[in-house]
Amino acid sequence: MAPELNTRMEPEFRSGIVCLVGRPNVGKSTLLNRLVGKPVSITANKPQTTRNRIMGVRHGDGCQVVFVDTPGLHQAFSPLNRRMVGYALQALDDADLVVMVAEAGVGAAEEEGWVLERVLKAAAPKFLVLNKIDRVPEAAVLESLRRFGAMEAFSEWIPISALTGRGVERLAGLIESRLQPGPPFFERDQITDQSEASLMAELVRQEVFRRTRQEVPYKTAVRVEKIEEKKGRLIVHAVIVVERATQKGILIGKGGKMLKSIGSEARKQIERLLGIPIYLALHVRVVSSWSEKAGTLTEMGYPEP
Ligand SMILES: Nc1nc2c(ncn2[C@@H]2O[C@H](COP(=O)(O)OP(=O)(O)OP(=O)(O)O)[C@@H](O)[C@H]2O)c(=O)[nH]1
Ligand SMILES: [Mg+2]
Repeated sequence: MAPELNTRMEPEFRSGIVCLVGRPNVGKSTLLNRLVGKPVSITANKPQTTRNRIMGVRHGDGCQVVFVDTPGLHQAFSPLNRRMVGYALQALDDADLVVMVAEAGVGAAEEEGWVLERVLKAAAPKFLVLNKIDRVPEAAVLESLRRFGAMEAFSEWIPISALTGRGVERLAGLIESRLQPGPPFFERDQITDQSEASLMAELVRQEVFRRTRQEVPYKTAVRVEKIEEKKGRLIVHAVIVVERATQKGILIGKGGKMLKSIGSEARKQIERLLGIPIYLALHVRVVSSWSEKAGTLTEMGYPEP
Protein backbone atom coordinates (compact mmCIF):
# COMPACT_ATOMS: atom_id res chain seq x y z
CA MET A 1 0.00 0.00 0.00
CA ALA A 2 1.32 3.42 -0.90
CA PRO A 3 2.32 5.55 2.11
CA GLU A 4 -0.10 8.30 2.91
CA LEU A 5 1.08 11.60 1.53
CA ASN A 6 1.64 14.38 4.02
CA THR A 7 -0.09 17.17 2.19
CA ARG A 8 0.19 19.61 5.09
CA MET A 9 3.76 20.88 4.89
CA GLU A 10 4.99 21.39 8.46
CA PRO A 11 7.71 24.04 8.52
CA GLU A 12 10.95 22.41 9.59
CA PHE A 13 12.31 23.06 13.09
CA ARG A 14 15.35 25.32 13.04
CA SER A 15 18.17 25.65 15.56
CA GLY A 16 21.67 26.96 15.97
CA ILE A 17 24.55 27.75 18.31
CA VAL A 18 25.33 31.43 18.62
CA CYS A 19 28.42 32.54 20.46
CA LEU A 20 28.70 35.94 22.18
CA VAL A 21 32.28 37.19 22.24
CA GLY A 22 34.06 40.45 22.90
CA ARG A 23 36.32 42.32 25.29
CA PRO A 24 35.71 41.99 29.03
CA ASN A 25 32.92 44.07 30.55
CA VAL A 26 31.20 45.05 27.27
CA GLY A 27 27.90 43.46 28.39
CA LYS A 28 27.92 39.94 26.90
CA SER A 29 26.38 38.29 29.95
CA THR A 30 23.78 41.04 30.38
CA LEU A 31 22.81 40.45 26.75
CA LEU A 32 22.65 36.67 27.20
CA ASN A 33 20.31 37.10 30.16
CA ARG A 34 18.05 39.41 28.18
CA LEU A 35 17.91 37.03 25.22
CA VAL A 36 17.04 34.11 27.51
CA GLY A 37 14.73 36.09 29.80
CA LYS A 38 16.37 34.87 33.04
CA PRO A 39 19.71 35.64 34.75
CA VAL A 40 21.62 32.45 33.90
CA SER A 41 25.01 34.16 33.59
CA ILE A 42 26.39 36.40 36.32
CA THR A 43 27.18 40.07 35.65
CA ALA A 44 29.21 42.74 37.45
CA ASN A 45 30.77 46.06 36.62
CA LYS A 46 34.24 44.47 36.50
CA PRO A 47 36.23 42.83 33.73
CA GLN A 48 36.60 39.03 33.70
CA THR A 49 33.42 38.26 35.58
CA THR A 50 32.49 35.32 33.36
CA ARG A 51 34.98 32.44 33.62
CA ASN A 52 33.35 29.58 31.71
CA ARG A 53 31.29 28.95 28.62
CA ILE A 54 27.72 29.46 29.74
CA MET A 55 24.83 28.29 27.60
CA GLY A 56 21.51 30.10 27.62
CA VAL A 57 18.59 28.75 25.60
CA ARG A 58 16.01 30.87 23.81
CA HIS A 59 12.94 28.88 22.85
CA GLY A 60 11.15 30.37 19.86
CA ASP A 61 8.21 29.40 17.69
CA GLY A 62 9.49 26.43 15.70
CA CYS A 63 13.08 27.31 16.54
CA GLN A 64 15.66 27.22 19.32
CA VAL A 65 18.78 29.31 19.72
CA VAL A 66 21.54 28.17 22.07
CA PHE A 67 23.47 31.27 23.06
CA VAL A 68 26.96 30.72 24.41
CA ASP A 69 28.30 33.41 26.74
CA THR A 70 32.09 33.48 26.98
CA PRO A 71 34.82 35.03 29.14
CA GLY A 72 36.02 38.37 27.74
CA LEU A 73 38.80 38.07 25.17
CA HIS A 74 42.01 39.67 26.41
CA GLN A 75 45.74 39.07 26.34
CA ALA A 76 45.97 36.64 29.22
CA PHE A 77 49.07 35.90 31.27
CA SER A 78 47.94 34.11 34.42
CA PRO A 79 47.00 30.39 34.30
CA LEU A 80 43.34 31.07 35.15
CA ASN A 81 43.01 33.81 32.55
CA ARG A 82 44.68 31.69 29.90
CA ARG A 83 42.12 28.96 30.49
CA MET A 84 39.29 31.51 30.35
CA VAL A 85 40.43 32.87 26.99
CA GLY A 86 40.87 29.27 25.82
CA TYR A 87 37.17 28.58 26.52
CA ALA A 88 36.16 31.67 24.55
CA LEU A 89 38.30 30.73 21.56
CA GLN A 90 36.83 27.22 21.62
CA ALA A 91 33.32 28.62 21.60
CA LEU A 92 34.24 30.76 18.59
CA ASP A 93 35.24 27.63 16.70
CA ASP A 94 32.08 25.71 17.61
CA ALA A 95 29.54 28.42 16.70
CA ASP A 96 27.11 28.50 13.79
CA LEU A 97 27.00 32.28 14.15
CA VAL A 98 29.33 34.64 16.00
CA VAL A 99 28.01 37.78 17.66
CA MET A 100 30.84 40.12 18.54
CA VAL A 101 29.79 42.54 21.27
CA ALA A 102 31.55 45.91 21.50
CA GLU A 103 30.76 49.12 23.34
CA ALA A 104 29.27 51.89 21.27
CA GLY A 105 31.12 55.17 21.49
CA VAL A 106 33.89 57.15 19.92
CA GLY A 107 37.27 55.45 20.20
CA ALA A 108 35.86 52.02 20.95
CA ALA A 109 36.80 50.64 17.55
CA GLU A 110 40.57 51.09 17.99
CA GLU A 111 40.66 49.11 21.24
CA GLU A 112 39.06 46.14 19.55
CA GLY A 113 42.12 45.34 17.40
CA TRP A 114 43.37 42.22 19.16
CA VAL A 115 39.86 40.88 19.71
CA LEU A 116 38.83 41.56 16.12
CA GLU A 117 41.81 39.64 14.86
CA ARG A 118 40.70 36.55 16.81
CA VAL A 119 37.03 36.92 15.89
CA LEU A 120 37.70 37.37 12.19
CA LYS A 121 39.52 34.01 12.14
CA ALA A 122 36.28 32.17 13.01
CA ALA A 123 34.67 30.45 10.05
CA ALA A 124 31.03 31.16 11.00
CA PRO A 125 29.09 34.22 9.79
CA LYS A 126 29.47 37.23 12.08
CA PHE A 127 27.24 39.99 13.45
CA LEU A 128 28.55 43.06 15.23
CA VAL A 129 26.55 44.33 18.20
CA LEU A 130 27.25 47.80 19.55
CA ASN A 131 26.07 47.76 23.15
CA LYS A 132 25.39 50.40 25.81
CA ILE A 133 23.77 52.87 23.39
CA ASP A 134 21.79 54.20 26.37
CA ARG A 135 24.86 55.96 27.74
CA VAL A 136 26.35 57.61 24.66
CA PRO A 137 24.92 60.30 22.37
CA GLU A 138 23.42 59.12 19.10
CA ALA A 139 26.20 60.80 17.13
CA ALA A 140 28.74 58.55 18.87
CA VAL A 141 26.70 55.45 18.02
CA LEU A 142 26.59 56.52 14.37
CA GLU A 143 30.32 57.15 14.43
CA SER A 144 31.05 53.62 15.72
CA LEU A 145 28.62 52.15 13.22
CA ARG A 146 30.42 54.00 10.45
CA ARG A 147 33.81 52.65 11.53
CA PHE A 148 32.75 49.06 11.97
CA GLY A 149 30.41 49.35 8.99
CA ALA A 150 33.41 49.53 6.72
CA MET A 151 34.29 45.99 7.79
CA GLU A 152 32.88 43.52 5.35
CA ALA A 153 33.49 40.61 7.70
CA PHE A 154 30.26 41.46 9.53
CA SER A 155 26.95 40.75 7.83
CA GLU A 156 24.90 42.86 10.31
CA TRP A 157 25.66 45.80 12.60
CA ILE A 158 23.13 46.21 15.38
CA PRO A 159 23.14 48.95 18.03
CA ILE A 160 21.51 47.81 21.28
CA SER A 161 21.23 48.41 24.99
CA ALA A 162 21.35 45.09 26.81
CA LEU A 163 20.47 47.03 29.96
CA THR A 164 17.24 48.67 28.73
CA GLY A 165 16.48 46.04 26.10
CA ARG A 166 16.46 48.49 23.21
CA GLY A 167 17.28 46.74 19.92
CA VAL A 168 17.54 43.30 21.55
CA GLU A 169 14.36 41.84 20.00
CA ARG A 170 15.47 43.09 16.60
CA LEU A 171 18.81 41.35 17.13
CA ALA A 172 17.01 38.14 18.16
CA GLY A 173 14.86 38.34 15.01
CA LEU A 174 17.89 38.74 12.77
CA ILE A 175 19.55 35.75 14.45
CA GLU A 176 16.42 33.59 14.18
CA SER A 177 16.05 34.44 10.49
CA ARG A 178 19.49 32.89 9.88
CA LEU A 179 18.85 29.58 11.64
CA GLN A 180 19.22 26.42 9.58
CA PRO A 181 16.92 23.38 9.82
CA GLY A 182 17.97 21.27 12.79
CA PRO A 183 16.65 19.59 15.95
CA PRO A 184 16.29 21.29 19.33
CA PHE A 185 19.33 20.76 21.58
CA PHE A 186 17.46 21.32 24.85
CA GLU A 187 14.05 20.43 26.26
CA ARG A 188 11.44 23.17 26.32
CA ASP A 189 11.83 23.71 30.11
CA GLN A 190 15.63 23.95 30.04
CA ILE A 191 17.24 27.38 29.81
CA THR A 192 20.87 26.59 30.56
CA ASP A 193 23.41 23.76 30.51
CA GLN A 194 24.57 24.57 34.05
CA SER A 195 23.68 22.31 36.96
CA GLU A 196 21.75 23.76 39.91
CA ALA A 197 24.93 23.53 42.00
CA SER A 198 26.88 25.57 39.42
CA LEU A 199 24.14 28.17 39.17
CA MET A 200 24.15 28.54 42.95
CA ALA A 201 27.95 28.79 43.15
CA GLU A 202 27.96 31.41 40.41
CA LEU A 203 25.33 33.53 42.17
CA VAL A 204 27.51 33.54 45.29
CA ARG A 205 30.53 34.51 43.17
CA GLN A 206 28.45 37.31 41.63
CA GLU A 207 27.99 38.86 45.07
CA VAL A 208 31.74 38.57 45.76
CA PHE A 209 32.42 40.32 42.44
CA ARG A 210 29.91 43.06 43.17
CA ARG A 211 31.03 43.71 46.75
CA THR A 212 34.82 43.35 46.80
CA ARG A 213 37.64 45.15 45.05
CA GLN A 214 41.22 44.89 43.82
CA GLU A 215 42.58 41.35 43.80
CA VAL A 216 39.92 39.78 46.03
CA PRO A 217 37.31 38.91 43.34
CA TYR A 218 40.04 37.57 41.08
CA LYS A 219 41.41 35.23 43.72
CA THR A 220 37.99 33.87 44.62
CA ALA A 221 36.33 30.65 43.50
CA VAL A 222 33.06 29.23 44.80
CA ARG A 223 32.06 25.59 45.09
CA VAL A 224 28.78 24.12 46.26
CA GLU A 225 29.90 21.06 48.19
CA LYS A 226 26.64 19.57 49.41
CA ILE A 227 22.92 20.07 48.96
CA GLU A 228 20.61 18.33 51.41
CA GLU A 229 16.88 18.47 51.95
CA LYS A 230 15.45 19.04 55.42
CA LYS A 231 11.72 19.56 56.01
CA GLY A 232 11.07 20.70 52.44
CA ARG A 233 13.91 23.19 52.46
CA LEU A 234 17.22 22.78 50.69
CA ILE A 235 20.33 23.34 52.75
CA VAL A 236 23.11 24.47 50.43
CA HIS A 237 26.67 24.22 51.72
CA ALA A 238 28.91 26.52 49.67
CA VAL A 239 32.57 27.32 50.12
CA ILE A 240 34.22 30.53 49.01
CA VAL A 241 37.84 29.72 48.26
CA VAL A 242 40.55 32.40 48.43
CA GLU A 243 44.34 32.29 48.29
CA ARG A 244 45.38 34.09 51.50
CA ALA A 245 44.26 34.69 55.06
CA THR A 246 44.03 38.46 54.38
CA GLN A 247 41.51 37.83 51.58
CA LYS A 248 39.56 35.55 53.90
CA GLY A 249 39.47 38.36 56.45
CA ILE A 250 38.08 40.80 53.89
CA LEU A 251 35.38 38.36 52.78
CA ILE A 252 34.25 37.68 56.32
CA GLY A 253 34.39 41.36 57.27
CA LYS A 254 34.04 43.05 60.65
CA GLY A 255 31.89 40.84 62.85
CA GLY A 256 31.08 38.69 59.82
CA LYS A 257 29.20 41.54 58.16
CA MET A 258 30.54 41.05 54.63
CA LEU A 259 29.91 37.32 54.53
CA LYS A 260 26.41 37.87 55.90
CA SER A 261 25.54 40.37 53.17
CA ILE A 262 27.03 38.18 50.43
CA GLY A 263 25.03 35.24 51.75
CA SER A 264 21.72 36.98 52.14
CA GLU A 265 21.76 38.57 48.67
CA ALA A 266 22.99 35.36 47.00
CA ARG A 267 20.23 33.40 48.75
CA LYS A 268 17.59 35.81 47.40
CA GLN A 269 18.99 35.53 43.87
CA ILE A 270 19.11 31.72 44.05
CA GLU A 271 15.53 31.51 45.36
CA ARG A 272 14.33 33.85 42.60
CA LEU A 273 16.08 31.92 39.83
CA LEU A 274 15.25 28.40 40.99
CA GLY A 275 11.90 29.18 42.60
CA ILE A 276 12.66 27.19 45.76
CA PRO A 277 13.36 28.30 49.33
CA ILE A 278 16.91 27.50 50.47
CA TYR A 279 19.14 27.91 53.47
CA LEU A 280 22.62 28.97 52.40
CA ALA A 281 25.50 27.89 54.62
CA LEU A 282 28.59 29.82 53.52
CA HIS A 283 32.16 29.12 54.55
CA VAL A 284 35.45 30.71 53.51
CA ARG A 285 38.51 28.54 52.96
CA VAL A 286 42.11 29.34 52.03
CA VAL A 287 43.68 27.19 49.29
CA SER A 288 47.00 28.86 48.65
CA SER A 289 47.71 29.76 45.01
CA TRP A 290 44.69 27.78 43.73
CA SER A 291 44.51 30.03 40.64
CA GLU A 292 48.12 29.36 39.70
CA LYS A 293 48.13 25.57 39.57
CA ALA A 294 46.67 23.23 36.95
CA GLY A 295 45.26 20.77 39.51
CA THR A 296 43.45 23.23 41.75
CA LEU A 297 42.15 25.19 38.74
CA THR A 298 40.51 22.02 37.46
CA GLU A 299 39.13 21.25 40.94
CA MET A 300 37.55 24.70 41.12
CA GLY A 301 35.73 24.18 37.83
CA TYR A 302 38.26 25.56 35.36
CA PRO A 303 39.66 22.52 33.53
CA GLU A 304 42.15 22.60 30.67
CA PRO A 305 40.25 23.93 27.63
N1 LIG B 1 24.71 51.46 30.61
C1 LIG B 1 24.75 50.19 30.25
N2 LIG B 1 25.42 49.31 30.99
C2 LIG B 1 25.44 48.01 30.56
C3 LIG B 1 24.80 47.58 29.39
N3 LIG B 1 25.02 46.26 29.25
C4 LIG B 1 25.77 45.89 30.30
N4 LIG B 1 26.04 46.93 31.09
C5 LIG B 1 26.82 46.94 32.33
O1 LIG B 1 28.17 46.67 32.01
C6 LIG B 1 28.78 45.91 33.08
C7 LIG B 1 29.36 44.63 32.54
O2 LIG B 1 28.33 43.79 32.10
P1 LIG B 1 28.55 42.23 31.88
O3 LIG B 1 27.32 41.71 31.20
O4 LIG B 1 28.96 41.58 33.15
O5 LIG B 1 29.78 42.26 30.86
P2 LIG B 1 30.58 41.05 30.20
O6 LIG B 1 30.91 41.43 28.82
O7 LIG B 1 29.82 39.78 30.37
O8 LIG B 1 31.88 41.03 31.09
P3 LIG B 1 32.95 39.82 31.34
O9 LIG B 1 32.20 38.62 31.75
O10 LIG B 1 33.80 40.36 32.43
O11 LIG B 1 33.69 39.66 30.07
C8 LIG B 1 27.67 45.67 34.10
O12 LIG B 1 27.78 46.66 35.10
C9 LIG B 1 26.40 45.86 33.30
O13 LIG B 1 25.30 46.30 34.06
C10 LIG B 1 24.07 48.55 28.63
O14 LIG B 1 23.46 48.29 27.60
N5 LIG B 1 24.09 49.84 29.11
MG1 LIG C 1 30.30 38.08 31.33
